[in-house]
Amino acid sequence: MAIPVIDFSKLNGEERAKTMAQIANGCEEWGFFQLVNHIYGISEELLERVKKKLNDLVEKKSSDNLENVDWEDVFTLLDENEWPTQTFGFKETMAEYRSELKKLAVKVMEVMDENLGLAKGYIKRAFNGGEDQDTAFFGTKVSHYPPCPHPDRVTGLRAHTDAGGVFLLFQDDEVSGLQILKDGQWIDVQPLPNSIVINTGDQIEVLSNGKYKSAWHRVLTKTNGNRRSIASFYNPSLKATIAPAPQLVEKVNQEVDQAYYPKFVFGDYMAVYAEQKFLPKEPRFQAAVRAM
Ligand SMILES: O=C(O)CCC(=O)C(=O)O
Ligand SMILES: [Fe+2]
Repeated sequence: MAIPVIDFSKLNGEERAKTMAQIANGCEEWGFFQLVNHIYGISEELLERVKKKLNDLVEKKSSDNLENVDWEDVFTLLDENEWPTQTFGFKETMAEYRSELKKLAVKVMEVMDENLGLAKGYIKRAFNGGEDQDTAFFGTKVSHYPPCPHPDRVTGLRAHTDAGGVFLLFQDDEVSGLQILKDGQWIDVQPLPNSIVINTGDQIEVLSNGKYKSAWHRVLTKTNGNRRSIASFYNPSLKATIAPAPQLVEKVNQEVDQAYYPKFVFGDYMAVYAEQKFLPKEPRFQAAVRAM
């Protein structure tokens, strides 16, 4: 069993309906799918350049001034913050990559809008606090998982669901490790060169009233090989109020709303998540509720 691989170039052609259905299935049954082919303006050339710049960075890390950065772990890239390296062209390449990935995130959210029967732009607007502003949070986390002598004792990243909205992962071409939990079984997210792995976070689960569940996933360590991954995420702004979309809350007996999730402010959810990331997600939703 492998997670669905979807040819995104077919979205605008004769096979649009089939492709929309494949994405709906990926969201409903898996919470994860891989996009390949003409990934919405993200050229192979750009993806190759990103890989090369990261490799250069690894090679140069001992000579670079990498103060306050734990490369063996993780670093986060935002447009405004200080970049962790002077490696030539790194900043420019990653800024270009992030800009293209953000567009892909918006496109994927529009596909979800349509599949869920919501107005175009609904999810994006909800994540931007109901406004047509750009207040949502788009981050990028670069991770490096070095070889580990005891993969049986240490995970690369413990099992969790992602807190936010839409995640776009550019994972290693060769070294596997990412697994998702499906029907009680851990399944590898198979490395596929230059694909982008999409997964939905807890806020999409709430907004879709449980139609799209955020999937549990983890990263295993390996005795051989360095694994690199670049995870970008389109999250609500901390001030955004998140709740099930009213259209997806079915009326039972024409009277009672059937909202399976409460309404809360995303910043309050993140405060809970910071403490409970590796615990069952269900109690987090209630814990995020406060007098609004
Ligand atoms: O490194 C990966 O492949 C996945 C990382 C991940 O799940 C996360 O950062 O939330
Ligand atoms: Fe994750």
